[in-house]
Formats: sequence, C-alpha cells, structure tokens
Amino acid sequence: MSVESVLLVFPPDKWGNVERFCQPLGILTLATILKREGIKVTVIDLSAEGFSPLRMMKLIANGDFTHIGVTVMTPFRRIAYSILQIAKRVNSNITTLAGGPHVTYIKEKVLLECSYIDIAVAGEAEQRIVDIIRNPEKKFYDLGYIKDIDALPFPDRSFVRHIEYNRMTNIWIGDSASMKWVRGCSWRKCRFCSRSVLTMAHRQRSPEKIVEEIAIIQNELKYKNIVVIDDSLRVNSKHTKEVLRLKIKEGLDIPFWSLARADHIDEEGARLMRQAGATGLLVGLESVVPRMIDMYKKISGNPRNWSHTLSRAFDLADEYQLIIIATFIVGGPYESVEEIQKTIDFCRTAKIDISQPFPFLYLIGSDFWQQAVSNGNIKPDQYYSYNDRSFGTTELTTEEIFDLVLKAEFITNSPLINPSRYVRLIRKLVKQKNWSLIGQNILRLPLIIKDVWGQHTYEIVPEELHE
Ligand code: B12
Repeated sequence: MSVESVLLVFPPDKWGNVERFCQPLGILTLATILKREGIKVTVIDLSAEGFSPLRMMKLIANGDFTHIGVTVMTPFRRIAYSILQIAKRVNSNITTLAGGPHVTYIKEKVLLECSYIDIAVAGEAEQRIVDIIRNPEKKFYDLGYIKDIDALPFPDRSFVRHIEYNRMTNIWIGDSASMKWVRGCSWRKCRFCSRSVLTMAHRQRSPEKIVEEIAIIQNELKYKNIVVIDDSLRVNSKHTKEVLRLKIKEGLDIPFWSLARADHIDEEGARLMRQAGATGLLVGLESVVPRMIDMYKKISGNPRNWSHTLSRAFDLADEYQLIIIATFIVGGPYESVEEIQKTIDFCRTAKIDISQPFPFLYLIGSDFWQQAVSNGNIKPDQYYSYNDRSFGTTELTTEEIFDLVLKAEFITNSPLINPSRYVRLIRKLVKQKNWSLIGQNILRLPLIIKDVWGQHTYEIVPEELHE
C-alpha cells in the first residue's frame, strides 16, 4: 500500500437528503483504478447516505486521508465546495480535488469560484487519475474524453454494496446496479440539452464486455435490477440488438430500465428488449407541437411526423409490455400556454404509463443557454436557470411555469382522470410476471399517489431558481 489515502465523495442535492436511484459510476470507476494501483480509497455517496455536515466532518477527522475529491454538479456546486472547505478546516494539508460536469463546463474558472480546490479536473479522468494523485503537475487538467471505453475496468461496486439503490422517486424498482453501455449520445443536437458538451462523443462498449459485466452484476453481486444510465439507448441499432441477443443467449434474465428516444424504437428492438428482460423505458417527448420540436432540434425528419413517431413507439411498447415513462418540457423559449396544453392533451391520452413534465431550464453547455447569454437574456453566470418572463423569452413567470408543471402532472397521471392508464400499467407488469414490482409498489401506493397528487419534486428555494 502506498502512502496516499483518497476519499472520493458524490455530493447530495441537500445535506441530509437521501436519493437511492443510481450508483455514482464516475467516482466508482476512478476508485477502482486507484485501488488497483495499490492506493487506499474510500467512496462516500453522500446523496444516498444522507449525512449531516457534522458527520462528514467527523468522518474526515477520523480518517487518514491525504486527498479528498468531489464530483461537482452545477446546481449543487456549493455543497461540493463546502465538503472541500470542511476538509481544509479539518486538515489544511489534505489535497482537494474537484471534477465532474461543472468543472468540465466552466473549466479552470472553477478555481475562482472555490478557493478550497487544489486541483481541478475537466473531462474523463480514468487514464490520468493515478498520475494526478501521485505526481500532480498543475492546478488544472483538461482531459477531454476517452476513446476506447472497453479498456476501462468495470466499476467496483463493493464500495457501495452496503447501500440498496432501489427507488425511482417513490417507485420501488428493486436492489439495482447502475451501468453504462455507451458514453455520449448519438444524436447530440437537442438545443435544450447540455450533455453533448459534457460527454463529447458517442462511444460504444463491445457487447461482450457489456454482457460480461451484466453477468457479474446478476450472478456474483446478486443485484435484482439494472438501471442503464446511458444518455440514450438506440433500441433500433445493431449494437443494442447484439447486446440484447447476447444477454438472452447467456440466460441473463436480470430486468433493466433505460433511457431511449422514440425515433430509435423499432419492432425488432422492442421485441428483443422484452425478451432480454427490459422493464421499461424513459422517453423524452419534449413537445408534440411541430414548431417547438423543430426549434428544439429534437429530430432530423419532418417535425409534423413527431406525434406519429411517438404514438408508434408507445404502441410497440404496449405490444411488448414495456413500461413507458415519458418526460416533456413545460415553458420552453417562446412556448405559448396553448402549445403547452397541446402536449398535455397528447400525454393524457397517449399509451404512456407515467408522464413527467419538467420546467424548461437554461443549462450551461446547451445551445439555448449559449444563445440566451449572447442575446443578453440571462447573465453568463446564470448556469442553471428556470425560464422567466423577465428574460424576455417566455410570457410566463417561473412560478406560473411551475404551476403548469403541477397541473400537467395531475392531469396526465391522476388515476381519477386516467383510470385506463393504470389498468394498462398493471396489465404490462402482470404480463412481465414482475410480481415483486407489483407487490412492493402496492404497499407504497399512498406515497406514489401523494406524488401524483401534485407534491412538487422540486424543493427549490426562490434564490436557487435563476443561478
Ligand atoms: C446517471 C445520472 C444521474 C443519476 C445518478 C447521479 C450519480 N450518482 O452519478 C441521478 C438520476 C441520481 C441524477 C441526478 C441528477 N442529475 Co444527473 N446525470 C446522470 C447522467 C445521465 C450520467 C452520469 C454518469 O454516471 N456518467 C458516467 C460517469 C463515468 O461519468 P461522470 O459521472 O461524468 O464522471 C467522470 C468525470 O466527470 C470525472 N469525474 C467525476 N467526478 C469526479 C471527481 C474527481 C475528483 C475527479 C478528478 C474527476 C471526476 O471522471 C469521471 C470518470 O471519467 C449524466 C449525463 C451524463 N451523460 O453524464 C446526468 C447529469 C450529470 N445530471 C445532471 C443533473 C442536473 C442532475 C440533477 C440535478 C437533476 C435534477 N434536476 O434533479 C440530479 C442531481 C443529483 C444529486 N446530486 O442529487 C446534469 C449535470 C449538469 C451540470 N451542469 O452539472 C447531467 C450532466 C445531465 C444534464 N442535464 O446535462 N443524475
């Protein structure tokens, strides 16, 4: 063992909050590489542990850490910085590191935002992390992306095996491992999305490596479910179909969820997804109004065909018993209330199982954010800002947009307005023979219904709306 002792932390959205949906694959992969090199590593997923600042301070004080690194997400950057501040207070000799999306977006400017960072790292850090820990040469590294992601080790999930990641908001999904099959999105043009700048290029792992990892997750680690956290799974691609066929051939029946685009779902893909054990898909429909879809650059073809594409994808999901969670945007740039209503009306009657409206956000790294900054609609340091009338890019206030989100959630998901939706959902689960999902969620029904009944998932305080 070497003299270094590294603590890697994934921060929560709020101190004390607990979110057990996905494992923090970024720091887990870095920890795996450090451990292989004989470096002592500890991983804390604070978003799943729910520690208080005091408990975090005690953990650092009682440890022998030489380095503490955090993932910085733009909306919660202050919590990440406060962890580094705690580290420096406990022991000013600890070397602090910051990486993750926010650093990749704002690069070395992060050093001006937070004086407690010794070393900032933009981009994918696997190939340099050992060097950065052992022989640091500078305060800022811009590493770009890794081309051959097959060369990376599987994340060592033993660092977080004591935590059961089993919830998607209030829906129980079973003890889950998160996984990546590809890095980056193959479309990369949506103007509201900031991921193409972050993940830089679309790269695929070989089907053999993916299925080898699935086998470990199912047979050795005994997880009950997988959440594939790819930006978007191309269900109709040769690559995805090869993965699915191999999973079926190897008898790996562990269920999984993933994100996908409606225009990437074909019949063969939907059938293979079901045979391979897919429980459901999260699909971003964004809007059904051709003008909005065109402006969002969501698709390549005629935006007038978008609602047809969506309906066809949802029909296929219905035929092959795949649960569909459909997300859409409310309050996009220059979107009228009538246009929002058209999308709500579509979602109310479409063959989707759960619909999830999101208020429009100007996100650093997205084309819309860049344009709004250039036009002077928002300030360059408003990295994560909900749309508002004061910007001149919507007729609505942020509050009105949030109210519309609540209304949309209620109208599209209420079991009173939409009983057939729940009949379909239960039919899909029964045909999947997904008894544990049915049983566990029946027990949680009061909580789930409370969500549907308009409990905001956004616990945002006013000063955090436009920062
Ligand atoms: C899975 C995921 C989630 C999961 C799990 C998050 C987790 N525990 O990792 C869940 C669903 C919980 C989630 C939640 C949120 N997410 Co999210 N999520 C993702 C997603 C799709 C994949 C992340 C991932 O695992 N990548 C794979 C790993 C290997 O890459 P990585 O994490 O980036 O790590 C690499 C580098 O960044 C770097 N690195 C990372 N950390 C560190 C630390 C150090 C010290 C160093 C040196 C390097 C380093 O090295 C790693 C290896 O290469 C990304 C989009 C994307 N494609 O990245 C969005 C993304 C990260 N999420 C985002 C957001 C905004 C959120 C939410 C705020 C959403 C919300 N409104 O509620 C919440 C907040 C999370 C929280 N703290 O509570 C944004 C972040 C934008 C930003 N500017 O910060 C992204 C980029 C999506 C987007 N909209 O553009 N998310």
